[in-house]
Amino acid sequence: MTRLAMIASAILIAPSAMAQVTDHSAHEDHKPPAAQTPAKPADDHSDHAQLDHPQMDHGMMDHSAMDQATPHAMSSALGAYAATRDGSGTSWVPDASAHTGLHTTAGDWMLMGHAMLDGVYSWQDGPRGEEKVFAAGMLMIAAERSIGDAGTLQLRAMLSPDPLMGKRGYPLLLAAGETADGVDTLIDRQHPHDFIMELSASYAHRLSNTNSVFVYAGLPGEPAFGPPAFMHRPAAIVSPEAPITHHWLDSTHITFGVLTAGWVHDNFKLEASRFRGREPDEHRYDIETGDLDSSAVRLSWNPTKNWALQASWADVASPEQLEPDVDVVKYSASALYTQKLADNGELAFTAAFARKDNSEEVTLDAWLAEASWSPNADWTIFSRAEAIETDELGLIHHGPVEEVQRINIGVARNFRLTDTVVLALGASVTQNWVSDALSPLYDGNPKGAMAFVRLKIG
Ligand SMILES: [Cu+2]
Repeated sequence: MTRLAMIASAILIAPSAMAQVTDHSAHEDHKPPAAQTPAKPADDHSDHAQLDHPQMDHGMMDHSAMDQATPHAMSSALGAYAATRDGSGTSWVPDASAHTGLHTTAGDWMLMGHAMLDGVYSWQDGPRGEEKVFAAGMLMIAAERSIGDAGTLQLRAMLSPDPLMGKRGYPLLLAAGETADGVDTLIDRQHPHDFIMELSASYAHRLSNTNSVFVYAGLPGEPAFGPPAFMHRPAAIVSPEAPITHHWLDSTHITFGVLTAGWVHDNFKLEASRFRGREPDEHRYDIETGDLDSSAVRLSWNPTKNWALQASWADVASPEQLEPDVDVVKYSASALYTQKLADNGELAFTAAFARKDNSEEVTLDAWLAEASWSPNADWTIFSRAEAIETDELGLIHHGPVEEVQRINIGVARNFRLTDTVVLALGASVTQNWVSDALSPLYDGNPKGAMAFVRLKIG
C-alpha cells in the first residue's frame, strides 16, 4: 500500500513540478498574424509546433491577434485547430508535440504517411518470465481533402506487424488482457495488436474560427475514451513496450465498430461515441463486427500549447470474450505535457489515472506516469512508472485484488540515415514489485529488460 501511495503521489506531484519549466521563450518568437496564411501548403506540417496560435496561449495578451485569427483554422482534419494537436483516433496531444510524416498531394487530396518498424528483444525474469524476439510497429496512411469551404474529409488506415509475433504476444510481467486461444487470458504477456488497427473516415465542418463539429467512424477505430494510445503519446512514443495500464487507459484504441460525434470550441472538445464493447479476439488478421452496444463521453482541454488534458467515461458491454456476462464502467483522467527544447530537443510527460468498475462489484484502479527527455535529436531518455490493482495475476483468475507496481527506465540513440529515415537503438530495464500474496508466484520482485532497434520512416 505504501508503495502504491508513493507512486500515486509521485504521479500527482510530477505535473505541477513540470509546469514550472513552462516555456517563456515562445512568447519571444511571437509572429504577427499577418505572417500566417490561411492556405495550407502540403509541407506545412514540418514545423507546426513553431506556428503561433494567438487564440490559444497568447490569447490573453493579444486580443487583436485573436480577432484576426483565421490562420490554419482547418489544419486539423477534425476541426478548427492545429493539426499537431491530433493524437490517435480523435484524441488530443499538446499542440507543441512534434509530428513527422511524409506528405504529398494527389489532385485535391493531401496524403500523409509514416511508419515505425521495431525489432525487439524482451527478457522477463523469474518463474513467470520468458524471453522472446519479436517484431512490432505501425504503418499509418491518411488522405485528406476539403469539401466546400468549411468541410474536411479524412480517410485513415493504420496497420501493424504485431500478428507476426504470434497469438501469445510477447512476455511482459504484470500485463494481462485478451486471449491467444479463446480459453485463457494472456497473463504476464502483452497481446499482439490486430493487423488492421484503424480504418476510419471523418468529416469536420467549421462553423466559425473557433467552433467546429465532426463525425468519425472506424472499423476498427478508437472511441472517445482515455488518453491517446500509448504509441501516440509524446512521452511514450520512443519505447516499444506496452504499459501494464493498457487495459484501463487505452486498450480501446482498436475497437471493431466506432461512431463518434464531437464539438470543438476553441481549446475545448466534447465528444461522444457509440461503439462495440468487445475487445478484439485472437484472430488478428480479421475485421470483426457486432452491435454498437457501448457508450463513451470525453471532455478534452488544451489550456496552452504545452498541455492536453482530458476526462472520460465509458460504459463497456461485455468487453471480454472469456467473460461475456461482465460489463465494465471505466473512468479516466490524464494530462499530457510537451515542451520543445533548444537543439531539437523535447521534454514530454504523461500522468493518467483510470478506474474499472465491473458488474461483479469489483473496482480496480490504475496509475501511470511516463516521461521522455531528448536533450537533442540524437538521444532520448525515457521512463514509465505504473501501479495497478488487479485480480488477474493470482492462482485463481479473478481472485483477491492485489496491488503491483513497476518502474521502467531506458535510453535510445537516433541515427538519421536520410531526410526521412531514422534508425534508433534502445534499451530499458524494469523493476517490478508484487504484493506479498503474489510474491511466491513471482519469486519476489522480478526484473525485466528490453532492447530494440527501430526504423522510422517519415
Ligand atoms: Cu493496444
